[in-house]
Amino acid sequence: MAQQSLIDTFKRAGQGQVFAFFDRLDAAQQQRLLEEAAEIDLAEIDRLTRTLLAKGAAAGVNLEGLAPAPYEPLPENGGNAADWSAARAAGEEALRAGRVAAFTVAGGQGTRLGYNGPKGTFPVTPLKQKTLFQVFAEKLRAAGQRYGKPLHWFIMTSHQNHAATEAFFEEHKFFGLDRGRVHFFRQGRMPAVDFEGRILLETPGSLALSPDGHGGSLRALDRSGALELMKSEGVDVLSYFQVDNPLVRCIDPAFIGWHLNRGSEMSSKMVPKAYPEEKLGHFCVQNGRLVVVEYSDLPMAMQKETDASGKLRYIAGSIAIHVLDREFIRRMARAGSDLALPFHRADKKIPTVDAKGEAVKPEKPNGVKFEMFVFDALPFAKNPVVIETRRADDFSPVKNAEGVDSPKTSREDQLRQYTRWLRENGAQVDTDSTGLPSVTFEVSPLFGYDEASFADSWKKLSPKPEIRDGLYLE
Ligand code: UD2
Repeated sequence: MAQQSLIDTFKRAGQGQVFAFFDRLDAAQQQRLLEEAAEIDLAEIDRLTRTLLAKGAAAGVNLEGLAPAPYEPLPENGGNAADWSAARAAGEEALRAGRVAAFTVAGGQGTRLGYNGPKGTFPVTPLKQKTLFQVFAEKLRAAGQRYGKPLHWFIMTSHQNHAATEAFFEEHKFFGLDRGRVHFFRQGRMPAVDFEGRILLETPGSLALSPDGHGGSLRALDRSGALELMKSEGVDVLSYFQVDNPLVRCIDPAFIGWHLNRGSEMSSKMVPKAYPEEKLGHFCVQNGRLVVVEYSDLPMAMQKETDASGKLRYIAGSIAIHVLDREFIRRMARAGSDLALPFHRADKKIPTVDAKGEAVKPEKPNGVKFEMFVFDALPFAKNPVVIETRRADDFSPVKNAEGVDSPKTSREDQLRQYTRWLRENGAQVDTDSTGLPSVTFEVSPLFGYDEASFADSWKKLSPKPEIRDGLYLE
């Protein structure tokens, strides 16, 4: 009965093709297809078809009135040192009060890296080959110890990698974290549609579903009960980062403090873009609101614009590190379509079936996937603040198998970071002109996960070790 009414609803919405092969399926397959169909918000698909797919729908983003966004520079680049130290103090106080939790978005498919498995299980450190998840786990464990309050850690997975992610943490005994404070939840899925907005089948008995983008994290945090848990634990600040960046300061007191001192609902970090083509979003203002314009959406001529001093005009690159207020997330998650995150359209080659139910592997894009981006929440946030961070201390992602943003570049940036910390504390390390040491060693986050924690541990270490191949500081 309920089954027939679901099928009828799809037919009335012009989506009857979803059940074209229903009679050929066995009972279990029918059940699965019905469950997938029940997940779909047909009104949302209809709205997206009308707004994003209709002939004459605006292609690309609206660039009218766009200008570079202001940001808070680091003290060494002209920022106000007193504001930075006040921010740091406020962040440390919030950490000691247990108001902060960490959040990793790990639902992506990692296609560019060509790695088969949840990206967080990819080995990244120079000596011990620790995985991304282990690096974050140890940074969070160390920060919890430093501030006397163990942190909650939320990890957003996808349907595809959820079970494998949980199993990985089990296998590694949660890397010494209290398992009661590590929370996994799946992000939502969206169906792919053809260019007329008809939902595509991947097989006769299943829909072509894919993750709804990292912006889906706001809804998923609400739906999964994470926001309620935060509330009951007295947590109102969420430190957001991507799974692909081992250098990230998972917990950065100064950043948290800027967010709190400004009464911000969502804050972000920027680095000055290294070159115009660098694949980062751009912090901009438009109609008095902070927005991020993705690298693929800002015309290259604008990305290359310079000011009178020759500096890039759109210099503020987004490295996907944010701090979010808990109640802001709830508001965004529950907002009606006009105030909620917009969907972006991506034309893709989507494996599907033909009229006979035979598999089709298209050679050119045959349909559209819909994704939300978390930075699209910024224009809705009160008092958003963007702060500058040192790239070398916050950003060296692993995205490609080779070349830029690869395991090699990230490993080398980790070695440069350990070297800087050592030198700042008086140790002798030989390097080339880029700061890359001639030997391979490693600093565990449990020894030091930022300059301050490293300096404290180094001071206590006696005798001081020689920096040689294979040295591991833990
Ligand atoms: C993202 C930003 C870019 C820049 C860059 C920095 C977008 C659209 N662009 O580019 O501006 O900040 O990062 O590294 O975000 N993810 C999910 N679920 C999804 C999709 C992605 O959890 O449905 C996660 C994914 O696991 C990863 C992160 O989001 O941790 C980034 O995804 P990406 O690799 O697609 O983003 P990228 O590199 O194009």
